Amino acid sequence: MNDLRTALETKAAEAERVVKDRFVKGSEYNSVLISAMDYSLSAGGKRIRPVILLETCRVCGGKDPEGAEGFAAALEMIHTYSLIHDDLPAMDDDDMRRGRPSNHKVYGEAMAILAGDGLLNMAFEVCADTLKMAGDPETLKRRAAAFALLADKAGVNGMIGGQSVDVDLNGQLSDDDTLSYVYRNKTSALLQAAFAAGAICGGADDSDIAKWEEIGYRVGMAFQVRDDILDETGTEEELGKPVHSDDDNDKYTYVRIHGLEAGERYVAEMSDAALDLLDGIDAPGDKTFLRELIMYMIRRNN
Ligand code: GRG
Repeated sequence: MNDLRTALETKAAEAERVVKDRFVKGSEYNSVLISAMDYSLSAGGKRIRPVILLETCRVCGGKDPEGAEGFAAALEMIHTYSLIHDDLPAMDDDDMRRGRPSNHKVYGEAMAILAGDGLLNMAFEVCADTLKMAGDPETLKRRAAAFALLADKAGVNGMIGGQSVDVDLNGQLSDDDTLSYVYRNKTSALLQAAFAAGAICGGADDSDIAKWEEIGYRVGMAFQVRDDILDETGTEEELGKPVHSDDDNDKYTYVRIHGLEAGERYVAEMSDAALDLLDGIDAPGDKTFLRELIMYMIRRNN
């Protein structure tokens, strides 16, 4: 576990550099916006998604590490925008995030909306630059595929779609299929993007890319139900954000519908299936770190 922690810290620091290097500069006029964007981006998230993307690229053969860096930076920007918007009073109305006051608590709602918009757009600027810098047609083709995947998973048939159904439910009890649509898109979609875009940049073939995407789906579902469990059992100190927010927002989560024990069983089943798939992939690189990272994400207490 200590080894994993050290390895994760090293890889998170690498991801941090990759994001920082690609942060687009502003001017003296939009400095408040830039500072609001930087406030959330630099707030010390776990950087799980970019770490997964870079590592999956390595495991799959590391064909295009620069491409992977561009998409890793973009993915963390998209994830951070989604957290800023998710915390807004019109959505989950959370005052704390990543152990600090939420973006709108510091910069006000209007600027927090713009900071989220700015990060989403910046992610696509970074992706476009990554495509422009492809040196040969094969790399360009791979980068275009990774870009399309990232845009799809962040979009109306991905994270935004999942969030829209969550908002639309507005505290109504949903059936299991609807809840699984929400979880698959709101939470799994960006993790699918992390594994699959990493595999594309690494040079994996189509059938393996589909397997990596499936791993992302399973890890995401387990990760979300672990989040539901932590909302019931964790402390604000551990999580860096308020607990019992699902109760307070009248949200029906898997755990609120089926109970903690069923939640634990679901997490175990989904994560075992993800690890079986991982073990079955014949990739050139060492998968030990990814395996341990998946186990850490599922067992996490923050
Ligand atoms: C606003 C379009 C839009 C989408 C919001 C991110 C999201 C969708 C909702 C957040 C709800 C939530 C808490 C989901 C649980 C899984 C999750 C995304 C947790 C946060 O990710 P971590 O733990 O966060 O990787 P850090 O801060 O470490 O990056």
